[in-house]
Amino acid sequence: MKPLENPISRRSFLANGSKASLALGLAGTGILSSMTGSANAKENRILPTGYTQTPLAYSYDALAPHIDAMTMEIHYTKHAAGYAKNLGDAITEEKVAMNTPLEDVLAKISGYSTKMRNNGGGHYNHELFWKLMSPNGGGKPEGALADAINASFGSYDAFVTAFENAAKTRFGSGWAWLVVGENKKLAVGSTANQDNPLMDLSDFKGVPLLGLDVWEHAYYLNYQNKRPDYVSAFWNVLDWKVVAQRFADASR
Ligand code: MN3
Repeated sequence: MKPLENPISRRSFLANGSKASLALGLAGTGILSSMTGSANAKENRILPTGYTQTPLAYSYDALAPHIDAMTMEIHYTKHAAGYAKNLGDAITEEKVAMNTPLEDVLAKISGYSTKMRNNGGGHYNHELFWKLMSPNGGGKPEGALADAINASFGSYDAFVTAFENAAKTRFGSGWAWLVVGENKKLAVGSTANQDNPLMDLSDFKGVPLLGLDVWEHAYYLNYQNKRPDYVSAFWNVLDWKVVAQRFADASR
């Protein structure tokens, strides 16, 4: 397995090497600040999503039978690679420096093109999605995240019902989300296409802890029209430790 590389972004990245490394090195804590536009926006981020694809941490068949190998391979090497390539083109065309955190671009997406919106969202969403899944996934949230889920939704089961409902009822293509929203309360919702809760023009806003791709390309080979079965299977590959870490970072 070898990810496709965007030669344009790669060159730009190398040209801006020290700045880009510095920006990546600052990664670590909450991206709530990027929503509020505070001076700490560049210091605190949960997922330092660069402009190029990062390698999958597992093989294409590692999530089977819940997500099959062919779906994973096509999804990663075609769909997600396409978003990364087109995002690379968009940031060149719109003169966005490679050391600008992608989260900052998303937070001001109303000032950019539709191409930036679709591909910046698409790239961020997929980079998050791959990291949320693991062949050792499953189980339930623990600790502070479990407490927050109970406080916000009443129970873990009520959260699952709400999240699955958001995923199943998103009409057409889009994403279901668990976010840290208003007053640091957890919320579930969905966005259309490749929109993301970090975007200023999203009608569902927050800091994404968990996102589920409900585009047909994410499940159709294995599940055909049965999106609810795919949504239910997702819990088996979800790595709650990653979600918990994002929650801890967002709560800092
Ligand atoms: Mn997808």
